[in-house]
Amino acid sequence: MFTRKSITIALCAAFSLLLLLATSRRLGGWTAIDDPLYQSGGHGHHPPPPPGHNGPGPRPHPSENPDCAGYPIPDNILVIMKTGASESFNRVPTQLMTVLKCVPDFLIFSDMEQKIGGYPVYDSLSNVSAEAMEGNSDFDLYRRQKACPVDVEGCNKQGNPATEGWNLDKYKNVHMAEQTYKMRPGYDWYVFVDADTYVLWPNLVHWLGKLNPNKKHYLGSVTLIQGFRFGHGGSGYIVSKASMKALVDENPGVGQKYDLRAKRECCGDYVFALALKDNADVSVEQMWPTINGEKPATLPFGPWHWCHPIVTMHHMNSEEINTFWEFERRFRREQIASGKPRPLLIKDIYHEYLEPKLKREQLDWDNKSDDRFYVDISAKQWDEGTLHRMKPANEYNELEKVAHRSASDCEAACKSLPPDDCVQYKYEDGKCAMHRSFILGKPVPKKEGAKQSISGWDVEKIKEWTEREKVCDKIQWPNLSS
Ligand SMILES: *[C@@H]1O[C@H](CO)[C@@H](O)[C@H](O)[C@H]1NC(C)=O
Ligand SMILES: CC(=O)N[C@H]1CO[C@H](CO)[C@@H](O)[C@@H]1O
Repeated sequence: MFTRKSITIALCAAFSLLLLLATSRRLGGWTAIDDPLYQSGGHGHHPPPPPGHNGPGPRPHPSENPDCAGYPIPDNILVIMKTGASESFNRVPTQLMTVLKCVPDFLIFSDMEQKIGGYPVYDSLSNVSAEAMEGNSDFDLYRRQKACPVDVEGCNKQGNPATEGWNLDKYKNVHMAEQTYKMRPGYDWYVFVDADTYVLWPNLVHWLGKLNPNKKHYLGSVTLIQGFRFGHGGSGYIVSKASMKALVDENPGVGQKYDLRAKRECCGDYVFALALKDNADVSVEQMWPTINGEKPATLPFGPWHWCHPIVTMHHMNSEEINTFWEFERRFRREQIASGKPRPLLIKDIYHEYLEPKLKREQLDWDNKSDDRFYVDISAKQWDEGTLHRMKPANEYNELEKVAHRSASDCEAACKSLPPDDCVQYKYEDGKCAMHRSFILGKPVPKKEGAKQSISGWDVEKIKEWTEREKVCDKIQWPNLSS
């Protein structure tokens, strides 16, 4: 028999549990609701979660995941990630363990249907026309993967997956857009990225919340092919609801329409832009440097890359993605604790990545200096690229005249110039290179004697400039007619 007392205790316990659950849900959603910087877009019609799923795979919803504490959780943005079966197991698991963990809904497309850790990976090429595939060697990899009796990496030893993967890739983008809109028609924003793209989710959500998805938008980092402007795929491009509708809804079978065109062209991101232009009359809008193709080690810091929020980076391997994710979450926690959260700016990446490592000279290091070169023209045959980026000799100061002699001459010449001309240098094999922005760079193979690469930063100039530009009075979002 239950006593009156035990019933009361049980009721109290049940009530506390309910209260606890309600509070924890609310805590998870806190920033999306209360943080003025991070209000989600909320443009009316929201898609229901896919039936039988709590998001796209076997995981807690971001609102219930402590790893995503302080992250905005909007329900109007979909991330679409493109990969290929020859690389998917090297890239996707890390994305799932980090960035995608806090993205409420996403789709992963590849060139083969798979499951990775229980998450579906769709075949973007399943609807390519037979006409385009037949007798087309671009699809050799596709066919080999399908017929592979063991793991894809094992089968790819018989081919050249890097080149073959590239040739196959260009057929994907328009089909992905078509399939995506059919699977998930209700979103305001469709964010197309590669599996080595890092998405800065809190920044992205904040930014898109300010824009109008009912306008035809196609936001990217502009690249040119034969004078035609398109959004670089690895940097990621963002397509509004209105553009997706005009492209897919109003053009049944749009994917197949571009299969033969893709065969003639180099790249899928370019073909996608052609399709958007032809069918929806939408052209890319330049969002660089906020949509960015560099990464922390290659970002050129300086006046053009400083108070700018950044929403994507590219060419990030698994370790780089994981390391940045830790930084991004720490930054976000600190911002929330400060009571006045602001977006992560490019300067914050400088302070985290480059500032602690700045030094006068770094051996066997490549700092990407290539704005201006100093060489002894008579010493040997220099390539056009080098000769093209030299000052006329009559503009040299005394130190510039001898900059090509050694790493320390190169350094001294750099120091003698204003920051607009040089804040870092690199010396290698009789060539002094100077640069106007500061970059972390990377190690290069060790070489002996003259061929050794030596890079250096003009630490004083950089410190003086960064100290002066310590506070960003104005956050420089891209200009957008919205
Ligand atoms: C596949 O292509 C056909 C022909 O263009 C089209 O009618 C159909 O809607 C496409 N299917 C999907 C799932 O996109
Ligand atoms: C990291 C990197 O790519 N560094 C550059 C440094 O400068 C040389 C020019 O001498 C470039 O060729 C490198 O690419």
